[in-house]
Amino acid sequence: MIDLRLTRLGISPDRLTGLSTAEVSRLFRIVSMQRTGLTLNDGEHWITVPMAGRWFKPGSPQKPVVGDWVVVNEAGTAVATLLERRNLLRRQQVDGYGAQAIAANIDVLFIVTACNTEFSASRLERYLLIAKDAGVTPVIVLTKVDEVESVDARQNYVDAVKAIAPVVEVCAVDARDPDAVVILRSWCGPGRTLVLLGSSGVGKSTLLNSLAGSERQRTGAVRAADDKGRHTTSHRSLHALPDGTLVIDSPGIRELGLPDADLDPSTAFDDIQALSLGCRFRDCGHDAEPGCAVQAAVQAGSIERRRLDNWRRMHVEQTERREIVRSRTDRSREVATRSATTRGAGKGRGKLTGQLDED
Ligand SMILES: Nc1nc2c(ncn2[C@@H]2O[C@H](COP(=O)(O)OP(=O)(O)OP(=O)(O)O)[C@@H](O)[C@H]2O)c(=O)[nH]1
Ligand SMILES: [Mg+2]
Ligand SMILES: [Zn+2]
Repeated sequence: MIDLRLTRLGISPDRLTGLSTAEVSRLFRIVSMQRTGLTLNDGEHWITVPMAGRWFKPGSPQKPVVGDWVVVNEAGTAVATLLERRNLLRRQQVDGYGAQAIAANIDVLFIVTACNTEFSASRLERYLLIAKDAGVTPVIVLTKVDEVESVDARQNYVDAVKAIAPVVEVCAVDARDPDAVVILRSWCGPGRTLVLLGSSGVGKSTLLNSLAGSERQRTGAVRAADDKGRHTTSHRSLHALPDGTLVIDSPGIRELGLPDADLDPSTAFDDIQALSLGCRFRDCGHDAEPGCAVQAAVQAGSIERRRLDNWRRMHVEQTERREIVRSRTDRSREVATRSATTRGAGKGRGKLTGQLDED
């Protein structure tokens, strides 16, 4: 049965509407992405297609990514159609200003961080913003609790998370221990897709292995001096667990830039957003403005100064980025107008820029 086979990979029947029987027979989920190509699975067969063609041209707005559902061509050699996504986790391109897709069609994002020097509340605030952008439920998983000596010190990590995200679930585990990771099972279930994101060495692959009950991914020791990982996992991959859960493991993230210049950092800072309604100026930067309710809350100790500083850093980052994006858009418009005017004099209807070929 086609549907049963695809259900194993998390498809829901409503996703199949509009597809012909022939297309459903060529429907696959992207389970891994490497330089050599995309690995696709339909619940029974695995095929590899090259990362080539219109989907993968630079600047393509819809590059298929792990977690996506795709229909391949009749020869099974390329992606023909990309199914509409339920959601898309994104971040800023590592060497650009656009967005880079991380994973698609996700139920829960496990933000993994370790109870050691890797832990950073400001970094977690960024991850929470990424989850907000995608509309995906975040869960914060604190690993390596076994390495924290006192109960109080363990609680401090949990409290630090609660201070920035009071309504987000937080779990503290020894990721190596299958009995400990059972608390993560409440987010698991047949057809549910989870993503593990976090810095290198925090234990993402270890968590996957413990949840799977077998070694699916290689893990690697961290540097003793600074708890940093060695980027053991090199590409994203989706794994089906015995209980039917689908888990996406990813390489360690070095820098997490916000995916979209228009994404407002305040959306992940409910407390700052609520307080800012009481600021004298509507566009208050919560810096040295008179009548700033957020600064007053910092003075009173109800908001951490670090948190406000992090909000401001992201706010400035986003403002600068919008300016860069705007000036680039203006420049490319100028070029397009100039080239259209030149061509318009000759053969009538011409293409504005080479970029339009990609649409
Ligand atoms: N003591 C302890 N060690 C852990 C825990 N989780 C992971 N480790 C160890 O930390 C090291 C790194 O774990 P990995 O699972 O490879 O980390 P990762 O997040 O997948 O790292 P990258 O693939 O580099 O992004 C390994 O030596 C694990 O055994 C934990 O909860 N407690
Ligand atoms: Mg790994
Ligand atoms: Zn203010």
